[in-house]
Amino acid sequence: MSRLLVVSNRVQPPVGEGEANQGGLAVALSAALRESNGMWFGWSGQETESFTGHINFQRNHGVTTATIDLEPQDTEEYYNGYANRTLWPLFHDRIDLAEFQRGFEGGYARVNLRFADTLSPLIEPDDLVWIHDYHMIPLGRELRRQGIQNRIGFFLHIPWPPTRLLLSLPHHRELVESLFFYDVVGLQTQEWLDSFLHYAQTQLGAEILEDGCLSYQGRVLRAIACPIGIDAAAFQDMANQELAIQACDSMRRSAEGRAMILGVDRLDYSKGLEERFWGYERFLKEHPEMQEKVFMLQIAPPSRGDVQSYQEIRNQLDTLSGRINGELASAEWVPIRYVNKGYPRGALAGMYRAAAACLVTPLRDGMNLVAKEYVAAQDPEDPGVLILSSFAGAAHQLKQALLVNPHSAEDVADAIARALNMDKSERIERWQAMMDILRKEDVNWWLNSFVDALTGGDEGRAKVREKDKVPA
Ligand code: ADQ
Repeated sequence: MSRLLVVSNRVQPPVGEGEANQGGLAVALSAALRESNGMWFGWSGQETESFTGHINFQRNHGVTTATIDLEPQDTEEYYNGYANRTLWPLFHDRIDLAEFQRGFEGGYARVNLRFADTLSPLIEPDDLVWIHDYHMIPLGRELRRQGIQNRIGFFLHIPWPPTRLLLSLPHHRELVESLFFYDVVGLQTQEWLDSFLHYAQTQLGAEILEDGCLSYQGRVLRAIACPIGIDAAAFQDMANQELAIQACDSMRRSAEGRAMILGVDRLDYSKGLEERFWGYERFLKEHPEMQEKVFMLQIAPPSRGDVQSYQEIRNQLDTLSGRINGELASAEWVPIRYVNKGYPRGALAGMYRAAAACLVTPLRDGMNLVAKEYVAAQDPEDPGVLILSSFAGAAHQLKQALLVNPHSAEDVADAIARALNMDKSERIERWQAMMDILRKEDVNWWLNSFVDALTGGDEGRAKVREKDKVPA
């Protein structure tokens, strides 16, 4: 097996025994890196006064990580700026929040060049290079400019926007063209892939070849839909272990016989939390007999707190949950328990299991792993019901969830009522069908599918390899 070199904005080195607190992605990538004696490269999350290019190598549990520090201006323009104030909102259909500033764009280009400068001397001839996410779109092109001829793949974890939206990004063409320096580009769903192909064909005039690859200016790219999975078996096991059992028992005790409706999300405007609260409030008002018989637990650890739109959504949710609680609560009952902190994964598994229903209602989401984790954590003999936004990538796989339009409070309210009334046989049938998919298309399946596409070179691509060389 060729050595795997993973590159992402942040690096997650494996932690101790059992890696219990790590997400499936970090565990799966760590396993693949360990097996191929590979390396994970990225930003340390630390700042340095002036960029030195110094690489900090560490080895943890058989995995080598290599990290660099960035300057405060880099963090501001590249990370808080172009990544999280320009690309993230735009790619999540929030053009109203997208900020277009030359400084951000410059910072993004500079940091990608810094990554390329420090990474390229580490790349050996047979390495497979796998670059992740919207922070790093132009990195492949920068590496080619430095003469790297290895196979390089890119995976986008977030949605690909419709062409009409992408056209509002200054220099959109240059950004998309840079994807053609990869051998493989992976997107989470066929829908995002179709949007990408639409842009490539209508805006760039790229051609689709007989084998499905895209050809543009002498370069050939395989674009694939490759949905990320979770380690379903491991998550299911975790839900039966001590930490999870304790968390589940303690949740049930505190519920005092009431049905719990759960939400677990990073605090982000794309996750549809406000709309979810509106939908739940509507449910309570339409079904007054259910008041005091249910409650919602919304867990939402803050993220990207340096960005103003994140401060605003946090304030809005504080106000809205306070308003709903103030209006509907009684001395014995609070309709929404709103918690701004994270939990260890084992405890989360227990909370998922204690919930009669889980509301996963993003307005737009590349995939959404919470939906998958909720299903995997359920008791097979008495599973809860997943209520899932049809605008999450996960809806393409989890078709037996109650699919809702997250913008419609009525739709959300109806789904809550249906979930709480669903008989056990229907719950089991829906859960089983979803669990089958989660086990079949798990995180290792995802990883192997991508790496297979990246290694499965054909002669056609080999021929254009020479043309990958770009003048500096
Ligand atoms: P995210 O937007 O971060 O990821 P998601 O897929 O839901 O979203 O993953 C969140 C992860 O964080 C889950 O594993 C969840 O368990 C964990 N988490 C959330 N809240 C938590 C809490 N309070 N305590 C502990 N853990 C918590 C991006 C894309 C997604 C895509 C993923 C992976 O936006 O669409 O699914 O990458 O590709």
